[in-house]
Amino acid sequence: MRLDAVEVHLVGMPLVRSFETSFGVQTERAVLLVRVLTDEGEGWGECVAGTDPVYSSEYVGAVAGVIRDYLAPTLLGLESITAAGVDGALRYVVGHRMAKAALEAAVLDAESRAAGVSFGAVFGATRTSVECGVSVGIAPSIDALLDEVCGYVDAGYRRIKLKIKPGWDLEPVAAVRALLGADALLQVDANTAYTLADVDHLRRLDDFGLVLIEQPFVEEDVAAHAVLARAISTPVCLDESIVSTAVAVDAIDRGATSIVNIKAGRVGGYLEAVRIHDACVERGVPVWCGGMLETGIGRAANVALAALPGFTLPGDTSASDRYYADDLTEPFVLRDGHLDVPTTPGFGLEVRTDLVRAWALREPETLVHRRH
Ligand code: OSB
Ligand code: MG
Repeated sequence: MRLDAVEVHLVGMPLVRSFETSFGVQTERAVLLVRVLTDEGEGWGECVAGTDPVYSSEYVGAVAGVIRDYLAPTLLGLESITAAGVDGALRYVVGHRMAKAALEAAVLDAESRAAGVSFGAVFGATRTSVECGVSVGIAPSIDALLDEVCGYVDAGYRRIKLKIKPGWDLEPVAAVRALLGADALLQVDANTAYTLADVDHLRRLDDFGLVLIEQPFVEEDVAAHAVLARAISTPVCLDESIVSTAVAVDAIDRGATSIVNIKAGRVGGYLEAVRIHDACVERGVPVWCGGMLETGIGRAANVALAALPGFTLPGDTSASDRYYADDLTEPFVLRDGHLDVPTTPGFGLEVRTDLVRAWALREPETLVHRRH
């Protein structure tokens, strides 16, 4: 396949409700989309980077820059490309995994559409639908939190994840556990808000029968998570720390994570995400699919990934209406707590280009090969 052009779009998506984590409050998502034009057709990829560098060092401004200055020119300079070759071609650029993942996803979409195969088939999906959980932000009060959680339970979500931070942990977790009953799947995500000085405090979460605690400490400190994992009975699950298969294997070997959250954007693409899945399955470590407030474009790919056999826990693969009143694709709708895995070629849905245009935050940028 020959790459002829790379388009970078930036779209502003209003959220149906604000989303608060230990990093701050978000009311809109600025979504960077990549569209590749090839001699075999087009493909779309969504970048999970946020507006600000608070979840990771990447953010949409940096992604747009590195794609324009390095990643797109490199791929446009190749005689021919394959999705499997994108990672190697871009390896000389350190980091910028979310930017690379978006490009790889777009190339993979074009390639699999041309070949007539779905992402599910490419990844090795073994299920036709996936069980869904929902990530619940920090709320203004316990009552507001319980109201929101009730809505999700009524909608059919099979697992609740609560965002926590110092000052918003034991009390909301106790209240939601009391609401849901002992058997419901409940887990927490700290997004790096604690330190090793909080071990005794975090041990008090052991009373609530949580599925896991996600990323309590700073991403570089895998060793601190190993200390915590030995000190508490709640399973520790890494998110931010896991940036590659090598890091995942190392964290598992060191006892820092007994469950792994897989996000394709964080690890440099869906193909690396599948490799992490395989490595975890080999080691008997359960995985689940994380989310980054994706539109239907990224959500479709996540749902295909979550259909692999090692994804034994419900993921943050919620329905489109969890975040968006109008999605950039046909919406994902929860059916009996599940989302269906798309079966049509590529990521499997059509992009609503009218909305991409109508909600554009700036003019799309088109990058083409320039001969020197
Ligand atoms: O830590 O999983 C996280 C959203 C943005 C950045 C980080 C995280 C999240 C979520 C939302 O928890 C998951 C979703 O897309 O529903
Ligand atoms: Mg997380």
